[in-house]
Amino acid sequence: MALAATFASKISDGSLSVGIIGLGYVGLPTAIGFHDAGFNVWGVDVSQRTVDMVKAGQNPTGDPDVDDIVPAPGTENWHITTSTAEAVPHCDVVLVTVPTPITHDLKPDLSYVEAAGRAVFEAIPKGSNTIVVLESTVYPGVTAQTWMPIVEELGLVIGEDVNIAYCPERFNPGDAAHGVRSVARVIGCADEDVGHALVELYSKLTSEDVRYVGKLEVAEAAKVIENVQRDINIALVNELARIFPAMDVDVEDVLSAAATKWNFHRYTPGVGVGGHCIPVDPYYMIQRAADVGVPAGLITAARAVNRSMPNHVAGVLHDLLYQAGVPAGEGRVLLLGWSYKPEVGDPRETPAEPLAEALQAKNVHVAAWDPHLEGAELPDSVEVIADLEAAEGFDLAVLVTAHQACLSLDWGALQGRMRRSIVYDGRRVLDLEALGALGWQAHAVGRPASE
Ligand code: SAJ
Repeated sequence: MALAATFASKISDGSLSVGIIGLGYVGLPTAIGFHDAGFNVWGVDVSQRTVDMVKAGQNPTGDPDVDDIVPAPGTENWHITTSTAEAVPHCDVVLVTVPTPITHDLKPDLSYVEAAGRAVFEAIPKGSNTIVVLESTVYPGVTAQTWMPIVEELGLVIGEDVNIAYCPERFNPGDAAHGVRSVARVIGCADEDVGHALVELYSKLTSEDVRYVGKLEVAEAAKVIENVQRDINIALVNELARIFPAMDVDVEDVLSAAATKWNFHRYTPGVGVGGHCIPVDPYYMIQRAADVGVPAGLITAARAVNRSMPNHVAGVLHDLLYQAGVPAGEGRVLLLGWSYKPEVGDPRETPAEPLAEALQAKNVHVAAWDPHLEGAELPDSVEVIADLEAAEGFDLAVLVTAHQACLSLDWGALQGRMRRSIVYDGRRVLDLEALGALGWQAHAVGRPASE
C-alpha cells in the first residue's frame, strides 16, 4: 500500500503517532496541536526543566498563548520525555523543531539540527520507514546536507528505514490568529508520495492551505525568503526614517500618503528589528548565496540598515539630552519596553540591547521597564524598573516596545516624576500631540526634531 494510503488509514483510525523533538515556542504548540487533533503524541526536550513543567501541565515558553493549553498530567496519548531514544520507536512521523540561531559572527548555527537529527536517526527501527520532518528555519540545502551524511553513516535506507522532509514552521509569537492550527503550510520532500502523506497529516493540524511544493530546497527557500522580504521592507522604511527628517518631513506622513495606493505595503520604522526570525533568517540566505557564489547585496544592505537603527536612535537621544542642557555624563534615560515585540516576553535579538549599549557608551545611565520580562532577563548594566510608579528623576523616556501596558501607562503621572520631560516614540504608536499637551517634549523615529 502506498505510504499516503497507509497514513490515511492510520490517521482515520487514530493510530498514527507523532513525535516532536524540541518543546519550545514552536514545538510545544505543535505537539499540543497534534494531540488536540486526535493523534498519539511523543514530546521530547533535552531540558529537564522543560519536560518537568510540561509534564506538570505548565507552560515553559515565553508565549502567553500557550499558558492554558498544556495537557494536564496523566492525559491519554500524551507522552513527554527527555529521551529521543525512548520516543522515536513509537512514532510514525517525527517533527524536529529545534533552534537555528546565528553565531556571534552572524553565521548559521546548525548544531541543534545536526544533534537532534542524529539522536532521531540512531533510534529509528530498521524497516520502519519513519518520516522525519525538519520544521526549523534553515537555508536551502541544509536538511539534505546536514542529515543525509548521518543517515548514510548509520546505514539507514531511504524509503525503507527513513524518509526526510521539510515543513517550515510559520509561528508568530503573541499572535493567536496564526497559531499552528490556523496557518498555511508547505511541504518539501524528494519523494512525492511521502509529500502527499504529510499533506494528509498536516491537514489534520491546520484549517488553512497545506500543499506539497516539490523538493526539500523549495520549501526551505520559501520560508527564508518570507522573512528576508519582511526584513528588506522594514529596512526601506527605516532608511526613509533617516532621510525624511533631514528634509524636515515626517516619514509617517509620507507613508500614510503612499499607503493610499492599492498595492503599497506599509511597514513601520522603529528603534530596530528584533526576534529570532526576521533579524536572523536573512543571514541564512546570505550564507547560501555566498556558498553558490552569487552576491546578495540587497539582503546584506537591508540587514545593515536595520542593525544601524539602535545606534542611530542613540545618537538622536544623546543630541536631545545635550539640547536640553543635560551635562555630559549625567543623562538618565528610561526605556519603556525591552522585549523584541509587543505582548510577548522575549528579549532575543531585541534592539533595546544595542540601544542601551550605545547610550551607555555615551555615559548615559539606562533604566528599563518591561512588564512582560523578569529583571534577570535584562543585562546587569541596565537598571531594572520593576514598578513604573517608582521611576523618577529621568530626563528622557523612550518607547522601545509597543506593549499595551506602555501605550496605556499614566503619561501625566510619569511626566510629573521626570527630571526633564522628553519622550521619544521609537515605534510611532504614541499620540505626540496629546503628550505635548501633558507637558512632554515629544519626539519620534522618522520625525523632524523641530516638530
Ligand atoms: N518591525 C518593525 N517594523 C515593522 C514590522 C516589524 O520594526 O513594520 C520589527 C518589530 O518591532 C520586531 C521585528 O521587526 O522587533 C520582528 O517583528 P515581526 O512582526 O516580524 O515579528 P516576528 O519576529 O515574531 O516574526 C514572525 C515571523 N513568523 C514566522 O517566522 C513564522 C514572520 O514571518 C511573520 O511575518 C511575523 O511574525 C508576523 O507576521 O507578525
